[in-house]
Amino acid sequence: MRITAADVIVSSPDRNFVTLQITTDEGITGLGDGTLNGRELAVASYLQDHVVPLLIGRDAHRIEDAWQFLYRSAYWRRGPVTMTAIAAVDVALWDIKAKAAGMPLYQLLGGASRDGIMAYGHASGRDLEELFDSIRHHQEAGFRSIRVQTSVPGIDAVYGVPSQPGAGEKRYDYEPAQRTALPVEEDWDTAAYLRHIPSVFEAVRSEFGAEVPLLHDGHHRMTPIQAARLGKSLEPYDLFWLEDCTPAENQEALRLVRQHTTTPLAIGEVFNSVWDYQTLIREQLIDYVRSSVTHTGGISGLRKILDFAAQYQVKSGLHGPTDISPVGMAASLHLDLAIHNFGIQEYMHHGSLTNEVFRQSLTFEDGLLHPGEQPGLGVEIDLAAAAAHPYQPAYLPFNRLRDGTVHDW
Ligand code: KDG
Ligand code: MG
Repeated sequence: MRITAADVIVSSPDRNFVTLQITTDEGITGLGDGTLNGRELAVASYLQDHVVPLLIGRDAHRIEDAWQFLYRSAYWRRGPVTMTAIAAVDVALWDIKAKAAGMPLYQLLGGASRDGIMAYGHASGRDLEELFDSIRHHQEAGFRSIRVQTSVPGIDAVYGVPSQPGAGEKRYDYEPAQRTALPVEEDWDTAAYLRHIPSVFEAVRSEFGAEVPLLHDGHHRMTPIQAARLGKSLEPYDLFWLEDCTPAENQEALRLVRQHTTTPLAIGEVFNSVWDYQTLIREQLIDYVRSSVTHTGGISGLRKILDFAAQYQVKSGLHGPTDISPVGMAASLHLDLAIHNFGIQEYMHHGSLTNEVFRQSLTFEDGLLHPGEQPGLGVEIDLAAAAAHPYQPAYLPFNRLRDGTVHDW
């Protein structure tokens, strides 16, 4: 089965998405997600200008060969742009292979290892009243596990907390990428954050009880010793995980954090290859791999990481914000269902315009996700709907400290 066309589709229904559609001479098409939040056009160009010409005429069934060819023949290895572009090709080819086999993709990955995929949702609030309301809202929507993010006294805009909660299903929808000409500036004060967060978890535990799994995202802002202190101070509240407590590029930092706390640690949403995890997994410095299929070279790339992690009892906790498109989310769900070392899956509902562009077969029932039983990924794109929402420039925010210094966001 030969590849006859590969089209890069950039659309902005509720936010920007880059999608690769590969077509074969047997008329089967496959979709891959190439969305890199805030840098979408870099991946679109990488695909359009450098990868698409290499795909035409290739055997669509040779997925691992395509992966190795794109990884090694570029000479310049790794990096988010390259690995996201490779992911788009890899996932589109898996979609094609599974459609050709007449099976949902998870069957080709070894079949289901579980009945459904435990998902966590994002609760947030500017104060405890709003936060409790948001937690209840998520529980009513079926989430059994909840990420807790909250404002910090003295800081105006904090990661994970909408500054103006909206109405209806968007009530607690935090979407960091703003479709504006310049990045939005947020502010940060680590000392104020460290003083405030333990009291929030104490209040949440006493309101919602001991059993609900609670998660928290530190979003890369602490030094190792600050992160160690936070992990220690949160131990009484039994977190499912503390995520991205230090900037992710320094693997050694987690060694110090680990020596001081038993709070489980998750990291890796900005990683893109197994080499980013080498020390973390081998020395068991983390408990959960936070990568997405979309940013780690696709199913073939992420599976290499997860198989390595499995040998060290490190589990998956795949990245699933709205900047992973429905195509990328479906790929994650098929992988989640098949692997043995599944931990949890992040899940945010996509907006209604996104659901017009991408028709999804996933289900979310009683806290569990399932990718559905359609052959392939189970996602189809409506090209006319995608064209009706052209790309819009968008940036993630950035942080400044009180004295004006740029800080990790
Ligand atoms: O593109 C950046 C977002 O995906 C990121 O800020 C979301 O940290 C995030 C999370 O845990 O979902
Ligand atoms: Mg995160």
